[in-house]
Amino acid sequence: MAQLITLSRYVLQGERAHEQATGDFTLLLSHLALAMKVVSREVARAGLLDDVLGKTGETNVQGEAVAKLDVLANEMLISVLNDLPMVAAIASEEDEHIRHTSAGRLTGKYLICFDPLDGSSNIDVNVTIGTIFSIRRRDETGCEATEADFLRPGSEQVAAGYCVYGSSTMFVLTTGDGVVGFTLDPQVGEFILSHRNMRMPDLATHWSANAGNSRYWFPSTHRYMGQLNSAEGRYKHTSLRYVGTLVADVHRNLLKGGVFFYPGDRRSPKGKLRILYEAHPLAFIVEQAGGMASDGVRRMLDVVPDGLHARTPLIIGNNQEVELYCNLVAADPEFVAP
Ligand code: AHM
Ligand code: MG
Repeated sequence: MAQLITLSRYVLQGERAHEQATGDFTLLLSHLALAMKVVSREVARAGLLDDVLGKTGETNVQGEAVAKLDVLANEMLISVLNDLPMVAAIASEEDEHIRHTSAGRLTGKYLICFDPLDGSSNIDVNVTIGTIFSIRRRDETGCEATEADFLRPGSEQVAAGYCVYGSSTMFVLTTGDGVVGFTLDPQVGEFILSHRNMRMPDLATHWSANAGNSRYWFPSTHRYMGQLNSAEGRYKHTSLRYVGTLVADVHRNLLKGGVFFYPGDRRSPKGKLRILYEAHPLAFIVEQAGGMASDGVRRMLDVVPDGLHARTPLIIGNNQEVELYCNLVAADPEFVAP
């Protein structure tokens, strides 16, 4: 019979390999996973319950209409993290400012960023959505964390992960030593190790972008799409897949090979996606799986956000395709750097 390895057991084994293991990291990840199991359950019941689908009528700090499930996922994550003494503060895509936790505001060594529900526009139409998170260590304890503690390069993340609520619910994690995937067994209520060493296949079989924005693109992005669509060499069999949920598009490309790009354009040279909640964690994961992530000019993990909700262009996926985009941009006189 195949060995069943739960997420907690896997993380605990990894933690024990380090000398000063306290079990804190395992506890933190199990609580993040707990929140995602609850969100997964609510997503599966959406449509049956009045309080799950639809908008709240409010607008968030990003200026976007807030969906009820956004609120539920945000509250669930905050509630599980608030009681953990190893967590000092939280930054959520849904909240304007950081929150200090009750249990760990002074003692906590970890800072957590998350996008509680990525792909909000897909909630009400039963298309895959997800949760993305990032874990950093702060320099000192004994005082409250500040916003500045969060405004650091992505290369300082100690772990990052996401959960996709798709045909099954999957939890994907990196702690800087490769990427592993766990699939939720809904009957047992556990994430079980299902993908031991996730590596991006070398060939990009898909490209993913909102081509509806092409009217605003710089000439280099048009040239890029032209190359991805060309009938030659590496791109002979490449086709377009765009879910409109970043984490779902990146997840597919991680498994199948491909590139996702939400570039800067004439309307918005800084792009749409958020550095702390979306770009940094996914860049960490994709690099750990053998791929690359860039804003077109810089390695994404080197980018330092100038605000909690700072945005960035994001080109993420197979090395050759990310490099191709950066080369085209470098030769584009009309390109405006983010
Ligand atoms: P969200 O976090 O509010 O859902 O916004 C981010 C989403 C990404 O998941 C997705 O890649 C992108 O926005 C889709 O944007 P668009 O609808 O402009 O294609
Ligand atoms: Mg998002």
